[in-house]
Amino acid sequence: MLASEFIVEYLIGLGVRHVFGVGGANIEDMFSAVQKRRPAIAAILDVHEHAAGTAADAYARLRGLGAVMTTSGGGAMNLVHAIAESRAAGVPVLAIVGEPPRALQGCGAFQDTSGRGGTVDARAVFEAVSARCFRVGDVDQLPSVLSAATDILLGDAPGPVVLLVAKDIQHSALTQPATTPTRLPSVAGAAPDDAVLRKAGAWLRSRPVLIIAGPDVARANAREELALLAARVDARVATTPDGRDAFDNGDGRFIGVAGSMGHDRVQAAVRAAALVVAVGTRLPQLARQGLEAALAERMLLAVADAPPFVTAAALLHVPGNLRAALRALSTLTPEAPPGTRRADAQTDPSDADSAEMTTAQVLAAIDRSLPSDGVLLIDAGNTGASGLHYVRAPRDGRAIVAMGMAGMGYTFGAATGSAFATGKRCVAVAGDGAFFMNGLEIHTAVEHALPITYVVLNNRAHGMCLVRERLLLGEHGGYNAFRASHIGAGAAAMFPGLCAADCSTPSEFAALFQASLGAPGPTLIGVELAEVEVPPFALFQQQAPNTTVVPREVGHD
Ligand SMILES: Cc1ncc(C[n+]2csc(CCOP(=O)(O)OP(=O)(O)O)c2C)c(N)n1
Repeated sequence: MLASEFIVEYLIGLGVRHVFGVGGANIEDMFSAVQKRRPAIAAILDVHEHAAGTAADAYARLRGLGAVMTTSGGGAMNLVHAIAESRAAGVPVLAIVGEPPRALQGCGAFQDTSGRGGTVDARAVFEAVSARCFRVGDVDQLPSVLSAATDILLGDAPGPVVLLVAKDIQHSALTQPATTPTRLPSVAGAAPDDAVLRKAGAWLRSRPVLIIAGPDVARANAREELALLAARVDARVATTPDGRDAFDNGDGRFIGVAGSMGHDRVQAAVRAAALVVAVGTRLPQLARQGLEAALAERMLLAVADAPPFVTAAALLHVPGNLRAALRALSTLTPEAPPGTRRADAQTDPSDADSAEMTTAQVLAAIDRSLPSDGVLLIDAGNTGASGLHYVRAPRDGRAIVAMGMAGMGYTFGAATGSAFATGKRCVAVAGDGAFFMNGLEIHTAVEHALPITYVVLNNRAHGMCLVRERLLLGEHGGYNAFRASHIGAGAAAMFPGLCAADCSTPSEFAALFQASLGAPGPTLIGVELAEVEVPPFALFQQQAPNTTVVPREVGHD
């Protein structure tokens, strides 16, 4: 069996059904080996390695493991940002990156990133941004390298693993017998310690309890266990920005998103709580901003792989398998009296239809119609802050936001990965700046008629940077503002198969969005906003409490 074929059988054994990537001379053997094994697995050609890497990242967040293939040189370097996101967010992605044939490495080979003869060393680059990078030195090392990679990918502290495989190795036959695995991704983690659990059970008798749930809850498939615990301890529940799908956003216990982009009522709930329970999160900066002072005076029970970043009056950390820990904590807790919770208002965008289009109105329309089993993807910037604040996670679906690198344009590749992972409608909400960075990935959606609705909020600016420029720096240059563009019309002209249009009133948007949900393939809606709005971001609200928009005139001459 050829090395490339062995890698493909390995991926199939691990449950991977789609491999994302961009081709090239030093990775074509891998593409060919994948294509020969259709329909068990398929190669999906993306437009850019960043899109391929983020597609694999979202696929992994939804299915447990993702894979991406790129060539060496520019292809490898283009992948770096996506791998860094997976690393920072602990997402298991296997990246197979080609290298020139060994005999040519260091002798002026094409796209040489072998580190030999003064060339760029892809291993040094990827070591810095992945969980682990292996350079396969010989074809018969491959089985042990893949086995070590799998231990990391499916282990307790998952992250991306990069395999650098020279072209001549890819098409060499293994000389030793080797087997491929049948381990399917499951979120592992050691069983939690009994004594720690018992102590946590005692802490859970405190009242009132506030749970702040993070992204590891949905990824560990522990939503039911969290809901059970919340009911048992009669808790209010908030989520981190990247954990919106940890808990039913329509449940009466849910009070919103914690942190700088979140809801003020979470601050009040932390102050009122006798015990705060952080589940599946370490409470990074954006999730805890505004809550630190109150948290420092509370008991904090942290049910997560690693301890929290915050200080508390007393801290108890329960590491290990999240589902098992939550289940055990529920059984250690006496049942709460029948619930008296009413549904609080979770989203407060204005429903009113008016001629003037605001971000909140657009997001309210999305919130109203989002399919309950769909995938919601939110990009960076003002769009991200508003999307996280105003749109609820689909009840039975998922909401993904890439907070690892918080890189603009994540949602375009991620939408491709999500559509292949779930087959369900994905709604990607991004700014015009994010679209200009990575939006041509819609090409892949057109090619495969993927069920994706792209909503591009076009405020003709790097909106969040313009707000910072105006409110924090007090500048008047307006260098973050652009001239007008018509993204929907442009996309429609470029891709005959794409249903795309622009709109500038709430009712036009609602109609386009509704129609997109029933469309057989992708749809792009360009939302032409009149103003650059100040998003629901605590820093800006404190700086200029009554400012809702900032001047956006183009600053260059
Ligand atoms: C790859 C990357 N580069 C730069 C940034 C810094 N940044 C954060 S928000 C933003 C502007 C986003 O503009 P746009 O996508 O149009 O969204 P808006 O803020 O206008 O809603 C920038 C440049 C980033 N997050 N990611």
